[in-house]
Amino acid sequence: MNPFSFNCYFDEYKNKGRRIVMKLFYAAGSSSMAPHILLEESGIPYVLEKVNLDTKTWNGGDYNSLNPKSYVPALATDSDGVLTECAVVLEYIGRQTNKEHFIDEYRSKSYWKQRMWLNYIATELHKNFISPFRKGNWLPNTADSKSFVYKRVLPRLKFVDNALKQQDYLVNNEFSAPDAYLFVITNWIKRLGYNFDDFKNLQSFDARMRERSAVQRVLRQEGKAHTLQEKD
Ligand SMILES: N[C@@H](CCC(=O)N[C@@H](CS)C(=O)NCC(=O)O)C(=O)O
Repeated sequence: MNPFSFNCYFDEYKNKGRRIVMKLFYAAGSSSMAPHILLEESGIPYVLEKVNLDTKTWNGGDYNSLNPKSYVPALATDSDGVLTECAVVLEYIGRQTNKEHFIDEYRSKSYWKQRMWLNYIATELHKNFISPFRKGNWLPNTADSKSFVYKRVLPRLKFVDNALKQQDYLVNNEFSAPDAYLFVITNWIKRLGYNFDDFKNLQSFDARMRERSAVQRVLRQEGKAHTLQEKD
């Protein structure tokens, strides 16, 4: 399917009088949970489309022909085609809202703070974190791999934990796009059974995020996380 032929999908909804401009391709519990949370927080109408990462399929057929990068998230938009890369997708959603703190005015101090966090979480945490657990990934799924990954992410988690010492959220003490992304990571720490004890601030951040009604809706909607291990 041509990834840029999405207008027809949106027209379907437009004809029913609803203005749907975005469709999020997701897998439960994966990084796509971040844009899902931001969409729920923003109140913008959107459609969710589940992707089976094992078979690389979705309701419309072959997922790879929609997103040749073969991963989630992907955000199909009615005016800007199919967007990928979690940090970019988050910025895009943030910019569609009227809520300034989601992604603040370009050139403002908080814009650059948010950009730095999004990039940090994407490159230092997200991609260092997932390696051994997902079948088909390049590290063998062993206890050694698991501890190497933990060693790699530990100083990075400490850095974030320290940043949360004086504030509830990453930027200006207000919820914004990077918090949705960070929650994916704290959720993984729990899911993968890593030691959370040394990260008191991250722990409270995780609990605070779970109190947000948008996060509760997302966890309910997504349900059981997609499989991580061969035996699952
Ligand atoms: N560079 C991408 C990486 C996205 C990514 O790694 N997504 C994972 C889920 S968290 C995925 O879909 N992996 C493909 C698979 O497991 O088959 C981004 O920042 O969005």
